[in-house]
Amino acid sequence: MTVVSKNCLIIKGDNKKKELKENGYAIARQLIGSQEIERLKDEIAQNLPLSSTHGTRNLSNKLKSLDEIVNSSCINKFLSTYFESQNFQLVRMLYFNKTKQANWGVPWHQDKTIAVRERIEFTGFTAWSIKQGVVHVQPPLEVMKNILTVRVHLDAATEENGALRVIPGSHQLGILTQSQIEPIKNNLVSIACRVNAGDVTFMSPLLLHSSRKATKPSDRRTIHLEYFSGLLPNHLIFYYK
Ligand SMILES: O=C(O)CCC(=O)C(=O)O
Repeated sequence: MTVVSKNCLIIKGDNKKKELKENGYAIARQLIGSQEIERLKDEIAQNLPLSSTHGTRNLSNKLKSLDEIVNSSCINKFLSTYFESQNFQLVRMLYFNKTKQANWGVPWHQDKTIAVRERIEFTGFTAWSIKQGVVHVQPPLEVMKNILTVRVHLDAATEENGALRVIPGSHQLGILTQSQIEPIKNNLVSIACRVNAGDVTFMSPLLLHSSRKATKPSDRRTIHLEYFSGLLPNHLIFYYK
């Protein structure tokens, strides 16, 4: 089934792309219909254990209705406009929630790593590691520039329940070390991304982002998708489940 939204037109044009390129993020309002959101919430309640609140992986088997969103013509149209190509693939899919029981915060950071099937050394690919049994690596800037994160919001997010915070434009600063991030976060303006259920945030993984603990916890469920356009060098292949 294809998700059709009356707001699909908003992201069809180049405006959101321009906003995204300049600011490193853009929020498309009410892109996913309430029925699809409710179906997904029901599946989450049934299939994901209550403890799965921060970064649950391997979602495709657990949440069948995610296919509707992943195949949403709206999101896919925007991705082809953004990448200027039909050649893009989903490379990561995570589920987050922040609740009273799991009221986490994350410091300012960029998402700098990708998961790959096996370690094949190549120039510019550094900081190899294994996380949850999967090989991760930090690719060079050219690869990171071809990744776009799509966050599908299943609930409203506000300052009170610990919405994602971003530093607009910081994706243009390249790949940063933790010591480079310190002065930037102290000197540049950050904002909380207030959203409603059905809104979708598109963002560069290099945009500096963080999230505070909720002061008034309430469900803040998010599906986090990452898409990549192009090919990795040297037969490196994304690990995706
Ligand atoms: O959803 C959040 O609050 C933070 C998520 C995050 O840090 C990330 O996607 O890297």
